[in-house]
Amino acid sequence: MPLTRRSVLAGSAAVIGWAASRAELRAQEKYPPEDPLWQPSREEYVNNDTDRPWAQTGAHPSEVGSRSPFVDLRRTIPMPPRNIYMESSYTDWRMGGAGGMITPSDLCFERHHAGIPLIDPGKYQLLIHGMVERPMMFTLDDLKRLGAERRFVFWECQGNGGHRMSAGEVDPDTTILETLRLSSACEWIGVPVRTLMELVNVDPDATWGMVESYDAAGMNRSVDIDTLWSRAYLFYSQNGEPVRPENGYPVRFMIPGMEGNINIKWVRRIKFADHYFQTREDIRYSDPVPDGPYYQYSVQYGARSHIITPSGGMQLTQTGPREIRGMAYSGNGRIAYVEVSTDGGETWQMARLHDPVLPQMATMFTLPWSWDGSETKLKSRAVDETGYRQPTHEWIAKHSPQGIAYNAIQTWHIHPNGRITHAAG
Ligand SMILES: Nc1nc2c(c(=O)[nH]1)N[C@H]1C(S)=C(S)[C@@H](COP(=O)(O)O)O[C@H]1N2
Ligand SMILES: [Mo]
Repeated sequence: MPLTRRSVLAGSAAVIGWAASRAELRAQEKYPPEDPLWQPSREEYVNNDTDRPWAQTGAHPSEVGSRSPFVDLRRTIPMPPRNIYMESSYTDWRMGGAGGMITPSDLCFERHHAGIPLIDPGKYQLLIHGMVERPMMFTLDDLKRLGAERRFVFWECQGNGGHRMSAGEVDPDTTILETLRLSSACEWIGVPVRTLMELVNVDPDATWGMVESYDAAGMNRSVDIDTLWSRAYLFYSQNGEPVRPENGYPVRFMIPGMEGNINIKWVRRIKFADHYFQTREDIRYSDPVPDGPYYQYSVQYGARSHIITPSGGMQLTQTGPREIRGMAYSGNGRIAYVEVSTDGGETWQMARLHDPVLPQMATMFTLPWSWDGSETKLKSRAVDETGYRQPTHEWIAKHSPQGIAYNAIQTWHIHPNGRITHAAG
């Protein structure tokens, strides 16, 4: 008998008996035909029989979507008592096992020094002034009319995890949440700062710009003129929608590859001068040099990589083949390669990098692996296109004991019972 679509459908319905008839579906709709304006409530329509999902019609389309009720993704909010002057929320890069390289906007980490301000885009103005020929004010519409650029950017607070892992202090309970919690990655669209510098005609003797915010923290940082000219942006779009309030609505300053703190949210002005502006943030985010002074303006990130699955806190329940998957990033540019060791650093294998491999952006790497049930350690190490190598934990403990911008090679200890903990070195 020739196989037609009709015979396949009829056959499968008869044999397996799971396809509900049209009449059956109709009956379940509870639709009173005498009332043309009748609307079923969402509950009435939602298919809630998970054993027979085909036997009922499902939910209606909605204006704003939601995640599956089986998926619970949320930011982690730490430490009561809460203090409005130093609050954060954390991104969990495991994302319920989905493991993407773009952070959903509602799950991007937050770091606020005076809460999230409410800014009316109609009242928003950005001032560019100081050592410039023509000081100028820009509205949001003005900025959107200028030539746009699009960047995928991983950004990270330099306080990320370092406090727990530097100085030889290694907590076996560390998970990827402690390691990467103050970091996220998104698509951003906006205007290069250079465009505004050209419009106001910055004085050739200007060496620094002070970038300041609209929030009650009046957050401000000095940025050197070369960085402002070559790699700084004013972004108004995040993952295809206006920047979220938490992340700087309506306009956020950002320098891909530089430490999180410099990415001034709710940006209000940039003032050009021929000197560095000492700001409050210098106290929190300077780097100590052992037996020496502090680096006051050390803002550039190196490379890092992290195995996300399997990782600390997880439990392997089966031996045999599985995939190691992780994220690598460099503030200097693109990731050149990532090596993974499944034997505690004895031997290393080249991981596969998944396209696109973009500068200053989270890059996905994978390596097939088969766990034989014995105790071992997993590690990953990244090298970027400038030749920068991710440092070891020992190197960091010696050279940057405060743990600012901690990016050491990370080790996951696999125990014979499948438990995974965080290990030193
Ligand atoms: N205006 C303003 N900008 C700010 C901050 C802030 O509190 N106010 N926090 C900074 C710090 S310390 C970090 S790590 C990043 C965090 O960016 P996010 O909240 O969008 O993740 O924003 C930086 N920009
Ligand atoms: Mo930060």
